[in-house]
Amino acid sequence: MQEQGGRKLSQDVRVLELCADLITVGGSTCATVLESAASYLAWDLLDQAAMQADVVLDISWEKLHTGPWKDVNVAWRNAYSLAAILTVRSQKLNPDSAARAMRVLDLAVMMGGPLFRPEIDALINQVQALAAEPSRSVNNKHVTKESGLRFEGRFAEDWTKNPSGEAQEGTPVGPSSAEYTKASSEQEATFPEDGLFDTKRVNRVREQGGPSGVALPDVTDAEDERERTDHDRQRKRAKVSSRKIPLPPNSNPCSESIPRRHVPSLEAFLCEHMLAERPVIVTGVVTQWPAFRRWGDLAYLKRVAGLRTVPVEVGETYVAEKWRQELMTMGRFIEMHMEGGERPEERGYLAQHPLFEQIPELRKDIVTPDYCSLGGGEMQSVNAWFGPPGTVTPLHYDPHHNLLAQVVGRKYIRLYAPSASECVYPHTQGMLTNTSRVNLDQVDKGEFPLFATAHFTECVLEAGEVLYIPPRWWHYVTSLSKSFSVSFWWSEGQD
Ligand SMILES: O=C(O)CCC(=O)C(=O)O
Repeated sequence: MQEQGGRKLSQDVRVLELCADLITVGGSTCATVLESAASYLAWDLLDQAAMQADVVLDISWEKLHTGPWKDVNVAWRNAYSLAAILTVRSQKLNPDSAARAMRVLDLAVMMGGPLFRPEIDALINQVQALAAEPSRSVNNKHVTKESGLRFEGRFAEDWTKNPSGEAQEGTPVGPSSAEYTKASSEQEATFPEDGLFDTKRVNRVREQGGPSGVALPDVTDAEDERERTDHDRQRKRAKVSSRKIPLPPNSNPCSESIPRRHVPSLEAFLCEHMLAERPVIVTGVVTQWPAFRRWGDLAYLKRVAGLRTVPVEVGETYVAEKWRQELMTMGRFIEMHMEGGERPEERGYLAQHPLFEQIPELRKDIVTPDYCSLGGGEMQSVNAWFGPPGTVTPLHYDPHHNLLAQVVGRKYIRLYAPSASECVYPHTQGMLTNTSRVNLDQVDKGEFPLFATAHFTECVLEAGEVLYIPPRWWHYVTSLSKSFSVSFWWSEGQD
């Protein structure tokens, strides 16, 4: 199996294509080393294969961290992916190495290109299965060739660090990685057409269970009624507990300024909200998702995703000076940031991350709302927002329609219409032109005199509710409890 995998790669036409691409972008050394790594693997010379793959990981990692992310040539991202595959394939199995292999593969999912994604997904499934069977690994230290994976030796020894020697567990990721977080959402569309941040990948999600294909499960009237009553009770409770988290001055968490509608028809949603550009809170949709029952249980999330490496924003907000991103496993994120108390400067937020592209098992827990198919456009991205109480997303806008689904916990959300743009003082240059310069928690009235005159609407979004935010509406979001939300961004078709 190992040899077959290696031989397959060394003869794979994609490897030849990639090498040709690398040569055109000045990566002929990398191309040569990659080819020889694949050949070593085919000959079962694992140490040599691992060493060569390591060289490519180093070189391509550096390329991925040079210049703006959108300018990184996809050949370097594909090279990174292939080197990750060769690395994992050239290791022997021991009980500790599954986590490290998963980290290598997750980095390839996040930073790599699309060319070898099926192989990476297949390896992730194998590693996940191995990790879920500790007794098999322990009793059978050297899993035979049939397992398809043999990690040990070098892998076990020096792979406490990431392939490149950078971005170890809990260490900051490089500057270009920061670009795939907030920045200007408009720039998002300019990411290379592959990898985790690609809009095309999101389309694939749509095909799997997208808006046009998935009907909401039927809800009987009695269930409907019970759900509404539970919901009202929950909202009352929330009004009490939300007092613990400081809200911006002049906030009214009890405000009913954004209407709530129970499963509006597609026509009503389109005419009265999308076309009219009127925000609405939709109830009765998220409550049908498996995620609504499952994700409140941190043990479940640890079981399904604990081993997976994710980018975590650390700091008060993404505009704070000391804000940074760290790569860590979901398990560590839950233990450190969801289960442990922390100072605001060290607050962790798994924010705006396409987690469901990375972990299909979690994707099965959610259903793309049918409303996202309205307007004839395309799904742009489905992102996870998972964090402790007190996370703050500063006032900003995105260019797409957005359904922000609250699965666990509650959030205070404040909205300003695009007509208020002048009063919210957007940054005028750089990556943050979609973000207000005003700190809502402490408004500098001298610097931003018009801010107080801007009209806003607000709500506390409860678990089980979805807020529709029209394109270019400014939104400020703070979590009032442990919270897990999912945002669905979709565009409109061209006329
Ligand atoms: O939930 C949050 O913290 C922010 C969500 C957001 O900005 C979005 O969905 O566009």
